[in-house]
Amino acid sequence: VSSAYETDWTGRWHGRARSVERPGSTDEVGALLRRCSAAGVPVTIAGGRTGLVGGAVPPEDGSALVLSTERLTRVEPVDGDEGSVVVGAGVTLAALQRLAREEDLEYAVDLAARDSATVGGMVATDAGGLHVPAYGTTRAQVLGLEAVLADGSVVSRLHGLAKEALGTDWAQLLVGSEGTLAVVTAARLRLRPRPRTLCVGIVGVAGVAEALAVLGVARGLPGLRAVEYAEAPVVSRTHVLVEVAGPVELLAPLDPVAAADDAAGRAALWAEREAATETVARLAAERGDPVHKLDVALPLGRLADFRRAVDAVVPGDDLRVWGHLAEGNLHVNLWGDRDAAVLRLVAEHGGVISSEHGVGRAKVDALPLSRTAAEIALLRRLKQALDPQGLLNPGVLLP
Ligand code: 2HG
Ligand code: ZN
Repeated sequence: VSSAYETDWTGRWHGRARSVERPGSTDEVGALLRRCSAAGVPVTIAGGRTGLVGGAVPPEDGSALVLSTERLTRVEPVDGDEGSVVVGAGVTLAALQRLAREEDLEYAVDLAARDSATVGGMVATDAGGLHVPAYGTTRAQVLGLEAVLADGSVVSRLHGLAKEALGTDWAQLLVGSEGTLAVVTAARLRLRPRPRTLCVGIVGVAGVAEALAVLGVARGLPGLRAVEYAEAPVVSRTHVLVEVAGPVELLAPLDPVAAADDAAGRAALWAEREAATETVARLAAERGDPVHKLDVALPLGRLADFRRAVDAVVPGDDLRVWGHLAEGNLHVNLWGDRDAAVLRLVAEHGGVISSEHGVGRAKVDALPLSRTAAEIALLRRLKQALDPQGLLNPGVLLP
C-alpha cells in the first residue's frame, strides 16, 4: 500500500513511490541507504506526513523509494539529571509529550498535529509551533542526533552533555535541512520542568494592527508561552490568544473577553485556533479544491501593511488567515492561483516565504525570494558534499 505515501495531507502534492520501506533500526536504515547509493536509487523520507509543503511526497516519475521512519520508535529512559531523553525519529510528538509528563517534565515544542508529527520530521523541518515565544523552535531542544548519511554511514552524537566544544556542530546543521543532507534516525531532546499553573486568555481584536498592540502588552507578562492570532471566519471572532505559565490574574492587563486556568477551560479556548487547519481542510473538501498554504513571516513593523496588501490580492471568500503573532508568522491559506503574488508581497515587505513549515516541494521555485544566490550556492555545496549523487529527498528544498 503506497498510496498513502503518494499524496500529502492537503491533497495538493502527488507522486509515485517505487516502493515503501520501513526500516526498524538505524542499522537497517544504513543498510538500505548503502543499497540505494550503490544502485543510484533516490530516497524520499516520510515521517508523520502532515508537513503541508509536500516535503515527504516522492517525485512523480516513480524513481524514488519512500523510507518511512514509522518503525524507528525506540525510547530510552528519561535522564532526569540532565533533563533530556533519546527517542527514535518515528516517535510522535504526542508520545514524546506523554513520556515527558510521566516524569513531571515537558517537551517544549507543541503543535496541533501532535498525534501525527514525528520527531524526525520535526527535526528535519525545525518545527516551531505554539511555544516559540518561550522556548524557541525544535533547534533549541536538540541536544544531539543520530543520522545516516546518503552513503549509509551512521553518525551518532547522543551523549547529552550540556556543553561540548568540538568544532562544527553537524547535528545542528541537519536541523531544518528537510531530509536533503541525511536521514535523522534518533534525537536527544531537552525536557523542561512542567509549569505548575497555566492560563489562557482570548482578546478580541479588529485585525493585525490591534493584535500587535495586544502583543506589546503580552510581552510584559511573566511566563508568556504563546501569542496566537486567528481571524474570522476560520474562528468565530478575530482574536489574540495568550497563554501564560501562572495564575489567570496575570492576564488582567490584557482585558480578555474570556480566560481560564483549568485544563478543560484552557482546552476550550484553544479549540477553535487548534482546529483551524482541519476547518480549512473541510472547506477545501466542500469546494473540491485543495487549499494553498503559505506560511510566511514578516517583521512586526510591516505585518499590518502586509496583511492589508493581501486583501488587495485575494478576495475574502478565498482567504483564511491565522498564525503565531509573536514571530510575525501568518498562515495565509487561499484558493486560486495567487501564491506567487502573495509571496512577492512577502518579499517586498521584508519577510520570509517559509517561517516554520519549510520549503518542501511547495516553495522550491520561490526560494530565491528569500535566499540570495550566494546562499543557495552554499546550500548546494553542502548538498554536494554530503549527498553527491543527489539521492536524498529529490525535488525538495533546492531549486
Ligand atoms: C498551525 O499553526 C499549523 O495551525 C498549520 O502550522 C497551519 O494549516 C496551516 O496553514
Ligand atoms: Zn503554525
